[in-house]
Amino acid sequence: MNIEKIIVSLFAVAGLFSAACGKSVDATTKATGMKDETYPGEIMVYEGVNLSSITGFRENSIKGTQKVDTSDYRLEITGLVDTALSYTYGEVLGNFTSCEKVIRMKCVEGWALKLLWEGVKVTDLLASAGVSESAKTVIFHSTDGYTTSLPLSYVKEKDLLLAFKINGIVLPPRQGFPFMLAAEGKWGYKWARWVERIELSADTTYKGFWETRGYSNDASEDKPFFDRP
Ligand SMILES: Nc1nc2c(c(=O)[nH]1)N[C@H]1C(S)=C(S)[C@@H](COP(=O)(O)O)O[C@H]1N2
Ligand SMILES: [Mo]
Repeated sequence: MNIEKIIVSLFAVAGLFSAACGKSVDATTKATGMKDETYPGEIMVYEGVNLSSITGFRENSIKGTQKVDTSDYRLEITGLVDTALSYTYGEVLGNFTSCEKVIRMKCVEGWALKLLWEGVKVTDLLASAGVSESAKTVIFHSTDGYTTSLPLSYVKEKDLLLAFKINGIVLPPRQGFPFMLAAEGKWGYKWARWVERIELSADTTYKGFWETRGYSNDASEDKPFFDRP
């Protein structure tokens, strides 16, 4: 175990971070360290806390990096809602309050990254469409056909962010541009990248891509990621 991992674990255990919401972060004013050639301006220290570099992010997605063109991209909110909605990239950023939070992402492959996530609250997006009483599950659909889901209660309780920036820079395509779900507290496969549709469902047994292949549907990062029969 390297020192970074130890520090990451300590902060995760201490649960020291909570979201700060307001205007979009200006990366240039907050950057206190720049060390990466690939992602110039990446924030490496945030409020005295050392962050991982975006370069540590792996790419093992099911169909490789998705190239999303914002001119025809829409984020849809569908299913058990009062009004199905479709937002442009600009509308999501412009119509909703953004929040920032340091969150650790842990992959089943044994690596973890602690990054500064900035995004809009999923609950705000859902509220804009009006959630039906019968909705229990939030299903995230991505441009590569990948899906994953979380209980609506969890999305609310954790106030999960649909992120558009990491470490102060706009999500690179590899990391899920335009939007990646920051599924705090859950194993990496719940962190949907390239999200294009958020569906409300009553199906509490819904299983996404990796979940249908044996990975735990609960996916709490403090529990094993394989469901044992
Ligand atoms: N759209 C989409 N999102 C996805 C995936 C994917 O294949 N497609 N892979 C998931 C998995 S398994 C992990 S661990 C995280 C980070 O993926 P990475 O391991 O490829 O970096 O993204 C998640 N989000
Ligand atoms: Mo993963």
